[in-house]
Amino acid sequence: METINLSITGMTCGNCVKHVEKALRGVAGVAEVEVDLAAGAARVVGDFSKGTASIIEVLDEEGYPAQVKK
Ligand SMILES: [Cu+2]
Repeated sequence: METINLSITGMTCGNCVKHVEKALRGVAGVAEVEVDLAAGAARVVGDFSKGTASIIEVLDEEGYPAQVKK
């Protein structure tokens, strides 16, 4: 298991948080999701041996462009 931190744009309310959480939980390998609305960030725990592109892609599709924080 690995932890990545995402910086997410476009979240404005609790519903956005729910959308983001749901989208992230639907990605294969994701085990745990914690979204911080005020910070525009999320912490994701899971198996990312296949990379994080699918996570970024799924958030993009939902309308919340994200980046993995270095
Ligand atoms: Cu919202």
